[in-house]
Amino acid sequence: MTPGFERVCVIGLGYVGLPTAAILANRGFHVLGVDVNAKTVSMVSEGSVHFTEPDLDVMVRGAVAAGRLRAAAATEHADVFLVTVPTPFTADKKPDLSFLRSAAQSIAPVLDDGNLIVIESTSPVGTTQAFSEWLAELRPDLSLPHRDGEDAQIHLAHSPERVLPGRILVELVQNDRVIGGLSARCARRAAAFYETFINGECLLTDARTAELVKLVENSYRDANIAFANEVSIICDRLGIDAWEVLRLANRHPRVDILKPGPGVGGHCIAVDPWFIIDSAPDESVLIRAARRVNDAMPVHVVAKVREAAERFKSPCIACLGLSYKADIEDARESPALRIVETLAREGVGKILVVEPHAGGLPAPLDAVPGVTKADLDAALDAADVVVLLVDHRAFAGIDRSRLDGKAVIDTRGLWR
Ligand code: SAJ
Repeated sequence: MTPGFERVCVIGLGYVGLPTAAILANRGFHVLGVDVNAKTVSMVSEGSVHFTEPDLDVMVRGAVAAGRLRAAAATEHADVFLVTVPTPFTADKKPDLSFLRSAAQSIAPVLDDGNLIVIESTSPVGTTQAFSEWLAELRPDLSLPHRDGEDAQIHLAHSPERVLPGRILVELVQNDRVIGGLSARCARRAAAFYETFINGECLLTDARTAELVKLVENSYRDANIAFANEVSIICDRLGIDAWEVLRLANRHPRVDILKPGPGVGGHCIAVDPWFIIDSAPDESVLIRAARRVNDAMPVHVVAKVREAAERFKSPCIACLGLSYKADIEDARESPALRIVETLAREGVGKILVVEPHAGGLPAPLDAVPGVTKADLDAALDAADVVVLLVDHRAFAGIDRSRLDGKAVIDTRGLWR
């Protein structure tokens, strides 16, 4: 640990904040995790976790027991503030920075000369500068880097998180980090902090560039998936096997097309492109089209299921998987969830949902009649139509003879 960075305050104990807090505490920092959710604060204070991520529970328990990780509702004086709050979008797809603004308000009263603040939340271009401006309004006694540059008392940088759910604790340490300072000194200071606990390389730049880099990464992936999805729709139209086309095309040394699926879910790839579209609406032609293609995929899948179900008198439809991707429980923005909900609401058939990673049905489905949770065996026995929505490992090895005589829609290419 480097002098000057002993006390770290992590604002937002979610998918990124809590694992980061746990890693820092295990490296010997004194960490305070701050969250607006009282349940999260009490769970972490007791050494438990509020979401599933490999090894996180053990790490949090150890850090709390060692007295190096605490959780609270209020921010306290610290050397470093890491901001890991959500940046969702509004109903009309505009970035919602209200959590970041609240974070600035909570930091301002306890801010001291020499403090480092790093925003890790995915942010539209210009957010780090706006954060500095908010702080300047609240603390006119302090000099801030958007105005006072290299000489500012407070150092402010943006370093977007790039971790993949399911591998967060590994990737937090191993991945390279882009670090964009509001001044070169801010970037160097933030890099000095990260170098104390990451093995990846720190790549220094300015804040606006770092903000855009993160948005570009996820928009690239969104566009690549949209391309795969469009190919799969074209293949359906032409009666050609899309998986075979993509397998062969990817044998070209310079072609690497991602996989088609039922749509793009999660809280990152389906959201971040909108931040670019909002900043440069006229220029974001391809990025907007990709969003449209991916958002339309659930409708395409529902149409296929409806067509398959029409062959049966009172169809029973087994929907395998609800999460937004394989082997996790997270169902935020999940296309599988949207598909199941639409099938049920439109009365396409009796729906049996199989989700080995969830206890019960999530809230949006709970209220929908005609949907029941089932185990894999029971669902396969009863189903006329089997719709594979998530490529969970648990579904990979099923005996193919169980699918005989049924209409099968494998949206992930798992059973090829
Ligand atoms: N998907 C496909 N086809 C593919 C790959 C993914 O349909 O070939 C779908 C998935 O099923 C899922 C969605 O896309 O619904 C997104 O899944 P993902 O695993 O690609 O990504 P996330 O959202 O879990 O995490 C991403 C990562 N970004 C990139 O890979 C560029 C991660 O590194 C970021 O930290 C995270 O977004 C984030 O916070 O932005």
